[in-house]
Amino acid sequence: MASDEDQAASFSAEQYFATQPPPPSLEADIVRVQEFVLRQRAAKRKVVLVTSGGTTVPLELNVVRFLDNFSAGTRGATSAEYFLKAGYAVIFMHRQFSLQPFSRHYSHSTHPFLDFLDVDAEYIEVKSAERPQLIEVLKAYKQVQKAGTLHSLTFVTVNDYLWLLRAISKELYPLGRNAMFYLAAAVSDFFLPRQKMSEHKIQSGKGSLHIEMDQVPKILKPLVEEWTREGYIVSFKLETDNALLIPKARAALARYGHQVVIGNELHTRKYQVVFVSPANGKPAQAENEEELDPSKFSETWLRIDLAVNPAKEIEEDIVAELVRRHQTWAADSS
Ligand code: PAZ
Repeated sequence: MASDEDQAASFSAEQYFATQPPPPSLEADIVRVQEFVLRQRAAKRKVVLVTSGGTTVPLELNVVRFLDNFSAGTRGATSAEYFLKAGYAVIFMHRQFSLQPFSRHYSHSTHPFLDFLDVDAEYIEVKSAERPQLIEVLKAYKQVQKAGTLHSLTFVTVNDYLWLLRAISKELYPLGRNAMFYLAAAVSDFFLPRQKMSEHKIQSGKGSLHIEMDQVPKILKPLVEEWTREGYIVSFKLETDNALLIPKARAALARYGHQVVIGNELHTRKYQVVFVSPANGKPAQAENEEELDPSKFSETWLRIDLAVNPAKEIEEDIVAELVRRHQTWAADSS
C-alpha cells in the first residue's frame, strides 16, 4: 500500500517516466479525456478525478504472475456516485473489473443479477422486493448517461496507473481550482522495472524465489508541484494500526503540501475515517514526522452507526464534506 512519506524514492518521477514505457492505450485514452474535459468546461462543471481499486505489479514481461492487493474499488465507485449526485463531472479511473458506479449495486459476488429476476413462461420480471432500489439506481444511471458527466477508464498495473494519472492531471490543469483529485486507489509502493523483469514465466525448478523491487516514485510531489494548477487534492492513507493514521497523514501533508489526507484503518474503513488538513489552510512546513507541530493541523472524524442505519454509506458524508471544502477552496482564488 502507498505510504507516501516513508522513505526516499529510489526512482524520481522523472527517472521513472524516462525509463518505463507508457501503456499502449494511453494516447487514445487521453484523447477521450480531452473531449470529456472540454465538454465539462463548456458546461462550467467542476470535475473530479476519482482513482479506484488496486494496482498490480507484474513479475514477468509475458505476465503469468503478479502482486496485487485487497481493494475492490468500493470506496471509489461509491464516492463517484455521490460526486455525480452533487453535480460534479467524474473521471473514474479504476482497476479493470473492479466495482463501478451504479453497477456496483449488482456485483456478481454480493448481489448477483440472475437472483433478482423471475421468469414466467417467456416473461422475465424483476422481483418486486428488488424494484424500488433498481428503479432508483437506473434513474440515476440514465440521468448521468444523458448528461454525459461520467467518463470511465481502466488501469491494471501500477505502471498504467502512474502514466494515466500524470496524463489526466495535465488535462485537468486548465480547470484550476475547479478540479479535484480524489485518490482512493490502493497503489503499490514497489514495482519491478521492466529492465529487471524476466521475459518468460519464472521457473520453479530453482527453489525459493527472491525478488528485489524498486520503490515507486512519490507521485504526490509532482502532482502538487507540477502537474496540476491549484487542483484540490485529496489523498487516502490506509493503515492497519490506528495509532499511525494521524502521524502518517500529517507527514504526507507536510511533505507534499496538498489539501486533505483521509486516513482509514483496514477493518473500520467502512464506518469511520479521519480528515487531516493543514490548519488555517496553510501547508505545514516540516520534514520530520516526530517534530511536526500538531497545532498546524486539524483533524475531523467522520463516523456512521451501521447498527442504527445499516444502509448508510460513509462515502455520502465524505463527499458532502469534500464538496463543502472544495467550494470554499474554489471561491478563494487568493
Ligand atoms: O477499495 P476499497 O473500498 O476496498 O478500499 C478503499 C481503500 C482502503 C483502498 C481506500 O480508502 C484507501 O485508503 N486508499 C489508499 C490506500 C493507500 O494507502 O494506498
